[in-house]
Amino acid sequence: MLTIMHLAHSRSDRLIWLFEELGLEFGRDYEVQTFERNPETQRAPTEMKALHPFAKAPMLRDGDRVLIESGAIFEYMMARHGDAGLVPKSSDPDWPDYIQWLHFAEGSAMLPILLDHFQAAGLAGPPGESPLAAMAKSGMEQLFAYIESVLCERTFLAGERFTAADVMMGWVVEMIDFKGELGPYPSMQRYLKAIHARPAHQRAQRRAAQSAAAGTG
Ligand SMILES: N[C@@H](CCC(=O)N[C@@H](CS)C(=O)NCC(=O)O)C(=O)O
Repeated sequence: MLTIMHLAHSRSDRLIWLFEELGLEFGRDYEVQTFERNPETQRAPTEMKALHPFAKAPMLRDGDRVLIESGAIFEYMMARHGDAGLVPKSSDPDWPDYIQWLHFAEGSAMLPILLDHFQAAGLAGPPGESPLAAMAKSGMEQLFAYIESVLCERTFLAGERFTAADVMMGWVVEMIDFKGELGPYPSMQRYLKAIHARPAHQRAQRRAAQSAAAGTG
């Protein structure tokens, strides 16, 4: 049994989504263990440190191994447990874009979004007024324009078929939507609708909600 260590409304949502896209069955193949954030700091609770010193979501337990880092967990899962056709072969013309977007999600896309989150929370002085706020804003504009320019030309980020890179990046687009920033970007809006229509995404949302309600999976 695989265990996803989950924080509500976090990057571990997309690991549950990946598992559902891979056809793994909740309760039979995997469970979800939900942790509560520290209500004051919003950080992961100390119990997570007992599982891994880095203590961030997602974590995956597979036998006696506990892994961290979304992209690495994605690659691990699909190499060890099968990719259900979500990974183009390295000879496929879509593969270079696939591998780029798989890593772009955490390597580049999240930085301006997080900078903006922290400046908006007042951690860099009055929101909207610090040099960090300006940096976050221009980084987000660059990011949103880039994603939009690619999605104007193709259905999914690595081509015409949905891949695991769309699970990594789909969650990023959900974050952009959560921030209320999708208005000027019709192709990202279309992409978000396509993602939300996926049965595996809908199942994953139910699993995450059930596990949070139960305190654990
Ligand atoms: N790049 C890492 C980021 C992990 C991360 O920062 N997770 C957040 C949840 S979205 C977290 O655990 N925050 C709580 C904390 O930092 O204490 C990944 O994708 O796995």
